[in-house]
Amino acid sequence: AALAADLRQAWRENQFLIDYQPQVGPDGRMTGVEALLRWDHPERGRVGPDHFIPTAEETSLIIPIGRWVLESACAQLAQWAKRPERRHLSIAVNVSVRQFRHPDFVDEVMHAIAHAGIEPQKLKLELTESLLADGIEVTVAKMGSLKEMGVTLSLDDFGMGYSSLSYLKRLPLDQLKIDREFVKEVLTDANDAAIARTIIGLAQSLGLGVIAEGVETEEQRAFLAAQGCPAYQGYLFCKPLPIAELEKFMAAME
Ligand code: G
Ligand code: G
Ligand code: MN
Ligand code: NA
Repeated sequence: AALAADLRQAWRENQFLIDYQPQVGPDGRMTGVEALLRWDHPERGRVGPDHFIPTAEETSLIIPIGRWVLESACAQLAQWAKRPERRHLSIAVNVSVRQFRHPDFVDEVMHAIAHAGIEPQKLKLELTESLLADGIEVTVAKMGSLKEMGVTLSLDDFGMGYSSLSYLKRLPLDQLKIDREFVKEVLTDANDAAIARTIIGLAQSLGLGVIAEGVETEEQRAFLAAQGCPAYQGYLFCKPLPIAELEKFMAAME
């Protein structure tokens, strides 16, 4: 309850920030970023989303906060669209189940894209398997509306949930994201290696893209690449950065 009150105050006082973590392609070039929410607490400093997203969901604060993240990402894409060396970049936004379930969600996405005047493909929504708890028909229909709009859909934390393969086939997805839990021990744990390989093969069979998160070493990247995974995110390339630092990072790469 204390956290809920703190969060409400934090929202009123604009204490939320967005860090951006690069995603890179097979040639090591940046293809985009993931937007990661942080709470800049006046006493405790930066608080990560794992500490407050569950409460934000319970209190429904995730609805206005999530809308703000979406609008901020679209505004950032509009900035990048003006610059030839940046206009290819995408931004991935995490969408919580509570947000996705909200009847206005599809309209809000449409409005954010139109208001910023961006190409919808540049906006990537990271959904999780827990959406399937709402039933396959509603989920497929809502995802279909988003796809028709042109946005890119990625399934986050893939492998951690319970979605059956027959469900997966019906979801209008663009990409699977291999959870960092499997990447962590991919070189030393035969089961994790088998899971990673299976997810990559599954993506290939279904005609989907695949990206691995939590890639920390060149050996992990090389192993994933050898299995056919062409896209990566993790400390090996860059940690999540505030926008000003990300701009410096990108300028240094050019
Ligand atoms: O940055 P960090 O590794 O601490 O993020 C932990 C998790 O928090 C992410 O994997 C993601 O699922 C979730 N998260 C980060 N930003 C957002 C956001 O803007 N909205 C929602 N719903 N979840 C987020
Ligand atoms: O959406 P998701 O919860 O999967 O968000 C990714 C989270 O993983 C972010 O909170 C980010 O801070 C964290 N992260 C990003 N790269 C790495 C990495 O290479 N290693 C580890 N352990 N965590 C990472
Ligand atoms: Mn994510
Ligand atoms: Na994830």
